[in-house]
Amino acid sequence: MQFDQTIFALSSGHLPSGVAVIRVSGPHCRFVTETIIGALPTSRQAQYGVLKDTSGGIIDHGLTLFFPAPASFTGEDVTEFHVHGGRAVVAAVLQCLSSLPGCRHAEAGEFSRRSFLNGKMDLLGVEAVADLIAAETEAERRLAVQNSSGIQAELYAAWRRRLIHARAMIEAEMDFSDEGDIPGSVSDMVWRDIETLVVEIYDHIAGFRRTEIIRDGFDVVIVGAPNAGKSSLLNALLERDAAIVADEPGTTRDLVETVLDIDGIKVRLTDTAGLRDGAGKVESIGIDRARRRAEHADLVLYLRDVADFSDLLPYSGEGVLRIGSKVDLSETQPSTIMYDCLVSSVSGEGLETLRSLISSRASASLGNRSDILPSRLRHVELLQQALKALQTAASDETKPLELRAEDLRQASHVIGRVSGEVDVEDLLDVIFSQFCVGK
Ligand SMILES: Nc1nc2c(ncn2[C@@H]2O[C@H](COP(=O)(O)OP(=O)(O)OP(=O)(O)O)[C@@H](O)[C@H]2O)c(=O)[nH]1
Ligand SMILES: [Mg+2]
Repeated sequence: MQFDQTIFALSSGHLPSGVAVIRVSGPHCRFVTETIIGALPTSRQAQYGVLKDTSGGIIDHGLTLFFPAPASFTGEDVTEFHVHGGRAVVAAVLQCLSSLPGCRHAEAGEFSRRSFLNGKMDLLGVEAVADLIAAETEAERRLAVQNSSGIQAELYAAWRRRLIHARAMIEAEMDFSDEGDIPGSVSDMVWRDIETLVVEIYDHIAGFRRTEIIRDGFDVVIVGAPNAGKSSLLNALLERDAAIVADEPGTTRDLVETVLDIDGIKVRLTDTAGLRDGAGKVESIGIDRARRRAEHADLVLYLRDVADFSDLLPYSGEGVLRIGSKVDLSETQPSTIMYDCLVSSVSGEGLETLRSLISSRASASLGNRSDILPSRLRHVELLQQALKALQTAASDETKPLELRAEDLRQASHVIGRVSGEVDVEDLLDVIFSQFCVGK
């Protein structure tokens, strides 16, 4: 696709930095490069030299790389200027570029958009690269890099091939039936495969919960009686003072939400108000919030002072770890039957064990790392449409074959929209506006 305008942006990170990379893409790239460094460098070879503005003033010394179309990120002529990452240096380069004819600053995601429109990458590919840039934990990076390798696109392409095959079989059957010769077994085979496909798509969509955990974090909530040492435990796990600690019961009233990285997985750790009856108005609101938060948590850490024998453990079950706190104060060894783990936020005892218990629960919630997962809600929504069409087609045997074949066509069409193979013009603004500038 030919674009009239040449776009540019700072493609590297926050300034100041050692080096800043300014990327230029479009039909005026050669002219821009010649204007700024005097001549076009050898393709794909870094050339060191002086960068000048339009009136001949020196901006900086740096590297220039030229990638002729179509072998570039966008599929257009692309130039990269690697300059010193000072704010004024970058501002001067951008100022110079914007004064050149046909050049303007790029919008969010515009380089990726051109790359997609020029067939360099499919939509899943550009989204995976954006996810790779946004990845903060090892788990996020792994998911993004796996999807950027094209396996997610390949899965959907394989589903579409199966649907095309199924439609071909059904159409053949319709032709046969005109001649009064109906090979029923062929049709049965097709519908059996559609039923299998329904299960596969359903399972794949269910995997989105795992993507959410990878991206938003494994949700861990600390609950327990006032003074059990919840805030102290949160601070000890975080290795900083995020929550106020005091010997007064009822210190924490609101939720204190924090994020930490345990073995490459994002964990959202929340401290809550101590649970007790007869609390005042504000504290009671906090206790309600604590209960509600714990109900929706992936894991509850139920904390109790090992010297406290007053209450039963109100929280139990799969999603709960029972933690005995303040073991440093205990003269006798507390019962290990009562607790999954014993800790002291003061001496640090048991914290590593607790960390690894959380880690193994979080890791188990992510399932098999090699499974292909949908990476965006957009994918899930389209796949749900496909699923619905397939379920209708497979379940209603009284429906005329033409209409059931049309359901299959519809399903194949929406699956094609996920990777951008068909009819996605309407999706592009939303998708690329979520990207950063310079990407
Ligand atoms: N010796 C000892 N003291 C602890 C330990 N953990 C907490 N404490 C003390 O116990 C008291 C209460 O600790 P917090 O962490 O504020 O307890 P909490 O459960 O958050 O209490 P609320 O916010 O009131 O519900 C403070 O005086 C802490 O210093 C521990 O492991 N060992
Ligand atoms: Mg507290």
